[in-house]
Amino acid sequence: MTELAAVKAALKTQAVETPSWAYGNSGTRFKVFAQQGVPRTPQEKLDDAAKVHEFTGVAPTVALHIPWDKVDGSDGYAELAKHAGDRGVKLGAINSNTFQDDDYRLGSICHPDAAVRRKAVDHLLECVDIMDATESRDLKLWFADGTNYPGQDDIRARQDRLAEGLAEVYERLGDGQRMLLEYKFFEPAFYTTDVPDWGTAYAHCLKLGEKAQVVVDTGHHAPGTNIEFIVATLLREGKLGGFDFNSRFYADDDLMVGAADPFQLFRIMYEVLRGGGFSSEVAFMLDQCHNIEAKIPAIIRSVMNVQEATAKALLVDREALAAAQRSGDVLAANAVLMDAYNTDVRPLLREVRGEMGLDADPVAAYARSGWAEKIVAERVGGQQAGWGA
Ligand code: AOS
Ligand code: ZN
Ligand code: ZN
Repeated sequence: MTELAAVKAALKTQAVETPSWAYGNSGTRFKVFAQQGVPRTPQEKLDDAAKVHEFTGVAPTVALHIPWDKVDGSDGYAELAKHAGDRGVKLGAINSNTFQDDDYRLGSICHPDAAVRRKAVDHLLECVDIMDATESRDLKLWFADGTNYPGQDDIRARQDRLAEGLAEVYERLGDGQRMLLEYKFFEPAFYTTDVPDWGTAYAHCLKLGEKAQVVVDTGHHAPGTNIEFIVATLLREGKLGGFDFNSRFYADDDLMVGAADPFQLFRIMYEVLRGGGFSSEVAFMLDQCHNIEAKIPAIIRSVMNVQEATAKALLVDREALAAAQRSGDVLAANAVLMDAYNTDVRPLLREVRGEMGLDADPVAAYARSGWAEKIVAERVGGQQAGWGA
């Protein structure tokens, strides 16, 4: 295979998971702007996600969020999985929610009261039951747990409670199932957060075992953090379970991936490539909210941004880079990376799409498809993504 053919082959097999909540209405704590035509049910979210896959060819799975995507009936989730399958997509990670209940004011699985911890762990166990029905591999855990004031709770005891709760859920995981532990440096807690950084997540995952992996949400770091270093380190340790991709300018902005800092996304993708992370072992998920922009085109745009960063990472001349590094040629080494980053990969991606039987321009093809007009006409009273619901 020529080098270019290998780059194209890698781009064709890429898989980006889109989040069900990105299709629904969302906003800030100031205002949720309702858009016309947004999904009213989990099934309609899947219908929209199927459109993203139809036009990009590389978004074959959809992450669910429980309870936002809760369905009734003993076969409810199996039916939901079938609904997805009928539209050419599959259900992906199950995201838990231990942050939207009055009981969780002081935390969930780190809460000082054992009864609240029980409730939180039971919810996580229910999520694993759902994974059995949907045949999902990953349980994605993000905890809003933390404290606002020094002395409010015992930092060490909260870590013990976290370890205990995670261990119970870990034991429940079946063969081929994993738990992905997400960290976030602050918010909603402002003094301590119980899983604030990759080191804490890594320490817990290491103790739990190989089914526990760290997930890197690109918006969950302090400004200036070198995320690609974290990615390289986690890959070296065999502990990178996946990404929640999005962009941040200030805090956890959940903007379109690649919008704020495409160069950072390229550097991350290069480390993924360098660490052998373009395998199914690393889940490439989006975690975004589209508050003011049209949702489906924004998600298509995000998938394309990931593709562009990936293509540039694949174009790095790794032999030339290694040679420059070995000879200590700082400028030449940097130039190799910058050459790849500065390549306009859009013609290459248009070609790849053509070879996949897709329109070269997914955003335009979606606009022409009439889907946006159809959902506006047919769907009345779209569902809020969950924030503030
Ligand atoms: C929260 O800040 C995290 O990014 C979560 O991954 C995510 O937004 C959530 O699971 C959706 O509720
Ligand atoms: Zn996230
Ligand atoms: Zn987040």
